Amino acid sequence: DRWVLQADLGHALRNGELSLHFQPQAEINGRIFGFEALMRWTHPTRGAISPDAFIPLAEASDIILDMSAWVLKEACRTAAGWTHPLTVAVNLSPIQFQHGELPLLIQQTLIDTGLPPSRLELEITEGILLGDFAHIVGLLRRIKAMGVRIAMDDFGTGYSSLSYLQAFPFDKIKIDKSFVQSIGRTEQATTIIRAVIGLCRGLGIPVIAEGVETEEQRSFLAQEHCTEIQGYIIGRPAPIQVYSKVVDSLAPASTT
Ligand code: G
Ligand code: G
Ligand code: MN
Repeated sequence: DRWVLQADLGHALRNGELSLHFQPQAEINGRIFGFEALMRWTHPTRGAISPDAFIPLAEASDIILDMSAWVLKEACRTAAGWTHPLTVAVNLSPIQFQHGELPLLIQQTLIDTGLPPSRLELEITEGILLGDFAHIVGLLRRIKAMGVRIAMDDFGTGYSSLSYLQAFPFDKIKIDKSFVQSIGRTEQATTIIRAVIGLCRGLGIPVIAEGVETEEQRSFLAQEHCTEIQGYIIGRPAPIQVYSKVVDSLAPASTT
C-alpha cells in the first residue's frame, strides 16, 4: 500500500493534484497578520490524503524536493497577489537542507514571484538541526541574510535543545499545539507554556501558540503575555478564496 501510494505521489505534482490551504495567524486580539501555507493532496481515487501520511513518503524518495519547491513558489506567488502586505509562512523539510542549494532556490523564488523577503517566513523543526549542525546553521544564516524570517516549528516536541536557541537567532518560536491543548488540563503543560513564553521574552524572540481552539486557551495565553496565536479559534486551513476579504478587503474599486 505504501509503495503504491509512493508511486502515485510521483505523479501528483505533474497531474495537478497538489494544492495549498492557508491558515491565518493573528495577534492575540484576533487581528490577522499572515497565513501559514499547508500542502494538500487530493488523490484521484482515494480523495484527500493528510500531509502526515504523504509527507513522510515524499521525504523517503526525494519527491519532497520538487513538491517543496512547488509549495514555496505557489505560496509566494499567492501572497504577492494580495492587496494587503500580509506575511506567508512555509514549512521546510529537513531533506531540503541536504540537497540542492536551498538559499538559491529561495532567492530565485522571491525574484520570480516578486514577493518582498520581509513577507516570507520559513518554518523549520528541531529535527533539521540534528544533521550537520554547522552546515545547516550556515544555510540558515544565508537565508536570514536575505531578509527572510526563520521560525522554529513544533517547539518542545522533538529533540528540543535550548542550545539551538543560542546557536541561531530564530525570528519566532511556535509553541506546539499539544501543549496548548493541555492548558487547563494538566499543570505540567501550563507550566511548560509559561516557561517557554518567559524564556522567549527574555531572549527577545516572539512566540506564536499553535492549535488554539477555545477562548479559555486564548485568555490563558493573553494573561501569560503570549502575543500571537494560530488555530481554529481564528480560522481553519482553507483555500485562500475563503479568506479573500482578509487579504483583499481594501482593494481600491478602480483596480478590481
Ligand atoms: O494541516 P496539517 O494536517 O496540514 O499538517 C500536518 C503536518 O504536515 C504539519 O506538521 C505540517 O507542518 C506538515 N506540512 C504541511 N504542509 C507542508 C509542506 O508544504 N511542507 C512540509 N515539509 N511539511 C508540511
Ligand atoms: O506542524 P505544523 O505546525 O506545521 O502543523 C500545523 C497542523 O496543525 C496542521 O495539521 C493544521 O491543520 C493543524 N491545526 C491548525 N490549527 C489547529 C487547531 O486549532 N486544532 C487542531 N487540532 N489542529 C490544528
Ligand atoms: Mn508549521
